[in-house]
Parts: sequence; C-alpha cells; structure tokens
Amino acid sequence: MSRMRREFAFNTIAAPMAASCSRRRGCAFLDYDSDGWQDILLVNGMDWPGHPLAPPGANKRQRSTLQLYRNNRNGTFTDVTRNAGLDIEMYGMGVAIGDYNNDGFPDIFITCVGQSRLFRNTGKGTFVDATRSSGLFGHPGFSTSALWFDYDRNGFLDLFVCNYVRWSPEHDVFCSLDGSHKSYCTPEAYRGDTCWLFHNRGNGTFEDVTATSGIFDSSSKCSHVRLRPGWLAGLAGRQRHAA
Ligand SMILES: [Ca+2]
Ligand SMILES: [Ca+2]
Repeated sequence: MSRMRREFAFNTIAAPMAASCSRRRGCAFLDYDSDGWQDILLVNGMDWPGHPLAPPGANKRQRSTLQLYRNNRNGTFTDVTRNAGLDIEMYGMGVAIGDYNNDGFPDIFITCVGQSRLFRNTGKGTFVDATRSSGLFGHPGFSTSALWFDYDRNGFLDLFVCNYVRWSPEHDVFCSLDGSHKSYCTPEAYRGDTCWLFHNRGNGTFEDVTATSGIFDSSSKCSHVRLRPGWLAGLAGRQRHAA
C-alpha cells in the first residue's frame, strides 16, 4: 500500500458573500433560472425587536434578508436578491428546494422561528410568497428543517417540516452556566413539538395531514430530516447534547 498522502486544497470564493451575511443559517444550491448552472441561496436570521444595534455605535439597524446569488457561468456570482423578490427579513433556519407545482422551476421553502415561508418560482427570475395562497400559513413553530418528497406517489411533492421545541420570546426559559448570566438551554428545558406533514393537492395548495398520517407526536424535538436511499419514509433526527 502506498503511503503517499493525497492532499487537497480549496480556494474560497465566498468573500463577497460573507461580508454581508453574519447570521447565516441554511443554504442551498438551486438552478432557479433553469439555465443549467447552479445558483446559491443563503438563509439568514434577524435581530429580535429591541436587540442592541450592531456594530456598537451604529445609528441604523442592519437588515438581514435571504440572499440569492446567480451563477454568472464564469466562476463568479451576482447578488440578485432584490430583483428576485427575496429581499425579505425573517427568522430563517433552513431551506428545502423542490418544484411543488411541476412547472419545471424550483421553488423555495424556508423554515423559520415563527411562520415558515413558501416562495413560488415564477419562471421569470422572480419569486412570489405563496405561503398564504398555498394553505401553509397559520403554522407557527420553531421549524428547523424540511424535506420535499412524494409520499403518496401522486406526482406532486409533499412537504415534511421538522419542529424543534415549543419556544417563543414570551415563554423563554432562563438557563445559566454560572448561575447568573443567561445562556442557551438544552432541549430538555422545553416541551417538544410535533413535526408536520403537508399533502400536496396538485392545485398549488396543501392540506395538513399530520394527524391522519400518523406523524403527530407532541414530544418530538426534531432538528433535521433526511430520506434514506430507496426508502419512502423519512428519518427525523433529534439533536443530541452532551450532558
Ligand atoms: Ca442558474
Ligand atoms: Ca415550481
């Protein structure tokens, strides 16, 4: 056996993106304009109301939105967030890409703290918020991740959404490592929350089938979801914390 070690090096090309993206969460490659070149979507959170201005001394709150970068086909990307209609603030956590209306253009589902959002691709380089018109509005949660998959094989992608724990600013729990200063709590400090399954009716709308499908579990604390290769069933994972 050769003892030669193969070493690899990667050059960063993300500096222009990182400059304005301090609250980065999920990200995705998608060819939103169907030109055959993968584009990049970055998910951001945002400050809570009353959060101290950053950087200190600033007199204006920094906006933090989704960010979409179009592939220029030459190794560079252009920020097209505003022109694409995605210049929107939210407490974003994750992203799932899928063509839920089978028009050939990938659509975007953003999991959020609060109301998650569905953005329909118009096929003209822009997106429209379809959260309400699709029937997905009215489901606030601590939604961490999501998955598109056709569980009933009717030809339309259905949507599985992971929820972490029951939490809101109004019902926060004080945890501390030193007995005085507030720190992040482990999931054990909170009640769980069920994941959701939304059935795609095939007409641009979804119905909540969480209960009828057997998905409902109010003790769940789900941080991520993935499909096992060759399996229809998804695998929802619980975040583990060291004791
Ligand atoms: Ca593209
Ligand atoms: Ca679509």
